[in-house]
Amino acid sequence: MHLANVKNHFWGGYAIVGAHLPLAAGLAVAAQYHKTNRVVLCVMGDGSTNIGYFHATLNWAQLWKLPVIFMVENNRFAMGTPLEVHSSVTDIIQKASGYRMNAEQVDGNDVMAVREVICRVAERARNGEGPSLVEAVTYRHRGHSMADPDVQRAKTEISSWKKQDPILRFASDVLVNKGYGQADFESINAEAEAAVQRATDFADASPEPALDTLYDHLYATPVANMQIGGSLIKPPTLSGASGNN
Ligand SMILES: Cc1ncc(C[n+]2csc(CCOP(=O)(O)OP(=O)(O)O)c2C)c(N)n1
Ligand SMILES: [Mg+2]
Repeated sequence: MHLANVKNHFWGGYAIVGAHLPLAAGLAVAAQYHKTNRVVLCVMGDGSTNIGYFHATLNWAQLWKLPVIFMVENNRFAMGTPLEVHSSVTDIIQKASGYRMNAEQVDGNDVMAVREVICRVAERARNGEGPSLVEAVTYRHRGHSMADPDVQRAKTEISSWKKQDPILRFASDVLVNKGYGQADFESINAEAEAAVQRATDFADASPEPALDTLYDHLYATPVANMQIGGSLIKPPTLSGASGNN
């Protein structure tokens, strides 16, 4: 979640629901101010659309016609809470109308349809026509995280949505039309599985990092004798009993 790649303009994820929206708008302000022709794609879940950051940012983005796309992955749940229980409107695009923002709803399980709408609204943003909200309607096949046992939902509902799996649909809709076959899918799958396995093996085989590297890479430029709350940042002691951390 917290990985970012400055060189490729990938700013990573954010643990606080919706708090990345103002950051995305800030990046869009920078793009507009420096005339870089960049468009910011800000992805969030349906749960994020209820929080204050969402509304403050949509208002600001529309007012300043910022080059930003707010893409809501509406998978119908915020953790275990169903959409109709957590949001007063279930067509999330309606929330854009309060800010007179361009909004489009798309089948989130259709890879090419999502691509088409994002390209279109990106072009709009580049032409100075302002931000858009794109609601990609989809479904979450699993619990929110590894810690979520996912016991509230009917198994039949999950299995019917699984038939709409965007990867499988993409494979049958697009790749088949391009002359690929079952053997190609299997070898692409096997390659992906092997890449994940290699990464897992590498992590398992790597030594534990030294304790004094705990605060490495917190900032792009390391800060000497960094202090937080008046106390010098030090790695915690192994015993954890010093009480200074
Ligand atoms: C401000 C804030 N409140 C609560 C949480 C706890 N939390 C983490 S994810 C989540 C649900 C977010 O819903 P959604 O964006 O739809 O994500 P999904 O569950 O579909 O992955 C909540 C409430 C949080 N991280 N930040
Ligand atoms: Mg969700």
